Amino acid sequence: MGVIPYTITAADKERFDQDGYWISPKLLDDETIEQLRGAHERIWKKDYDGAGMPLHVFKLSENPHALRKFDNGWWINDEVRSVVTDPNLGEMAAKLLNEDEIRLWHDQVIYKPGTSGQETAAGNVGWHQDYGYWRSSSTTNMVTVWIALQDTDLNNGGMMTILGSHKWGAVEGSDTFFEQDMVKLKQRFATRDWIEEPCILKAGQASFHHALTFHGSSTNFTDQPRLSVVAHLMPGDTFYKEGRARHDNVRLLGPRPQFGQKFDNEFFPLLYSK
Ligand SMILES: O=C(O)CCC(=O)C(=O)O
Repeated sequence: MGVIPYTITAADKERFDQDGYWISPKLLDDETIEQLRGAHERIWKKDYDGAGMPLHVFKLSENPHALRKFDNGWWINDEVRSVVTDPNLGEMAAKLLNEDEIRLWHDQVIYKPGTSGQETAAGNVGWHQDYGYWRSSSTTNMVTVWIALQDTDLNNGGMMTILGSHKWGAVEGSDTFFEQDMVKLKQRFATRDWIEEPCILKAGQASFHHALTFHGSSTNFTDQPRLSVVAHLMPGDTFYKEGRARHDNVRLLGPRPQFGQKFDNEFFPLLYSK
């Protein structure tokens, strides 16, 4: 169980800097992939490890094709915890972001049902920037690691990123994960070159995208669910930025958080330190 080590090359870093995303080699062996698929099954049955409580579980609607997602799976599942806090993941993120330390901001366990060919937007993830939700963080230099638990392409609702969009800065109103009209969102955000790049992954590969990179995903037309585990990672010295932008992580700083307070307590485990 764990992430296979990989040393980021200069070419990988160049790709990440230029495009705002990078696709890794296979980081999970087949046994770990199976364990994480089992973890998904347990989580959706509410079979939790430990005595903790989940933060919240999102099922976007009662529609059977609706996306399901679970934030902070690491609190209640041992396999998810072992992967999203893995030092090898932290080291890769540190190299891509040019940081000395990496902590977990939060994770997500995402399940997109298959529609067996039916056209529906119920499983869509709207074009958005992750930082659109993370404005309480002192830095935009954060990265999302999206790990595929099966071969993933556009046929089963894989992600697409907008090449180079991390250079656009934090775009107003980009917290649109839950909006499902991709065409409408594109009209809103495609004010510059809009180049959609599919993230095509083999099981166990991950895409690393910058917190400012626009991305989204559409229908899973297959008859199998699309499963993933996602780690959102930040520099070790990230702190609560003035402005009161709402995010549940601010609550994890305690009842009277201070602007400038670092997200460095036990809710934000350290993955890597140089
Ligand atoms: O799973 C998806 O299709 C999108 C996930 C996403 O937006 C993210 O991990 O940042």
